[in-house]
Amino acid sequence: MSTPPRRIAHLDMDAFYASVDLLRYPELRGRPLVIGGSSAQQPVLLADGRRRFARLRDYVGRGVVTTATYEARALGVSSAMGIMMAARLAPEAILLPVDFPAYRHYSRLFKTAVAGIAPDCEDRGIDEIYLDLSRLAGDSRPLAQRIKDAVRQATGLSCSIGVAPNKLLAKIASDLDKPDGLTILGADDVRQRIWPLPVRKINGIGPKASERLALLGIERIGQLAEADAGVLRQHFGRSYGAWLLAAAKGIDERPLITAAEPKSVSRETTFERDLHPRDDRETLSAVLVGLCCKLADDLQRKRCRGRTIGVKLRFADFRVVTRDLTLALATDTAAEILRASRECLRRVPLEQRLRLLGVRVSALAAAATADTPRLPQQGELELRERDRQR
Ligand code: DCP
Ligand code: MG
Repeated sequence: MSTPPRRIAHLDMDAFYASVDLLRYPELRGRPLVIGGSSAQQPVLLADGRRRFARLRDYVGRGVVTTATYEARALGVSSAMGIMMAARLAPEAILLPVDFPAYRHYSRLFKTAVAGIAPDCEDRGIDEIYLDLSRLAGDSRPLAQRIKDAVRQATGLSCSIGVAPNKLLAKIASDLDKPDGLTILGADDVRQRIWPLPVRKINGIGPKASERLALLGIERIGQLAEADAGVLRQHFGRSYGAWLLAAAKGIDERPLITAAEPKSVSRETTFERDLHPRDDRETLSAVLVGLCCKLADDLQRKRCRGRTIGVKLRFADFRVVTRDLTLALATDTAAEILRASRECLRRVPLEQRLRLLGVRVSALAAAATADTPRLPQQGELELRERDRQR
């Protein structure tokens, strides 16, 4: 039997945190609502049974908006904005504290509902998933509608779905008609529907890259698709330059990562401003320690250990360098990951400012079996090292 054409869906919940909170406080429906306060913004139950909610205009502090309802977005409020800034735009909007246990609960509910229809799923975080619909029966639109209905029935919440030949296009598609959207994109639609969009709509082109592209006169995806490969390589490095061009053409072959067993875990941070290896040494060191602690925590939660530790650096000119080394024994401790990462970093010429720092642990095994020491293989002493430069 020939393999069916790829049909990948991206599902993203609408104004997720805010929508979950509206289930509990339906009286707030239709009003601008911002999520991001702390316990001080907890609603107060009045003697007559009504609730008194905090207003943005009364907020003082350094908190940021995690999300806002579409009514609040219409006033200019957006995720990651300081709450005091949001208060200038929407002083009358209601402010609620975050309630992570509730969001996690509804996240599980919607994912379980979706899995009942489309079990091939890549979990991308609290409110988004990719689905492989390729082997399911039925046309994409009714299938996606059934998934939306199942999500609503299980949670009372709406989501937006994009269906396309790959993850990159599906992710753009799910955002095209938010909220409560359902967008089907074929390879033939790229020119008409994707090329007019700003380059920022491509997942993987952040504010810095789009700023740089704008300096080259490239603002729309279509302009990027027609850009000169050599110029892109020169400005963004070989791998990122080639990726930019392929992405703009709607090409993306990445498979869904559906396996429950991870092959590697990684954490990375893009800095708000590019950091200098010497002048910002302390900041970088603190970031590295933070990444290693998070990784150790990830490994311990997944009950696995890894033998290969790698670092990834992206320089100001977008060049990416990775270094890794393989330990004699698998580890899941922050201290060992940190030691190995520092070892890797010593092998990178640090002459330029850094945009990004990442650490990866691979060659994972379940913690129970990872305990047994392996006999060193031929040519492998304490550390086997593989340097790669992309
Ligand atoms: N979130 C956050 N901080 C951010 C962005 C998002 O804490 N800077 C949280 C709150 C969101 C949730 O993650 O509800 C999901 O993020 P989305 O980007 O999908 O945003 P929403 O689901 O809120 O809105 P949309 O309807 O645009 O998907
Ligand atoms: Mg969302």
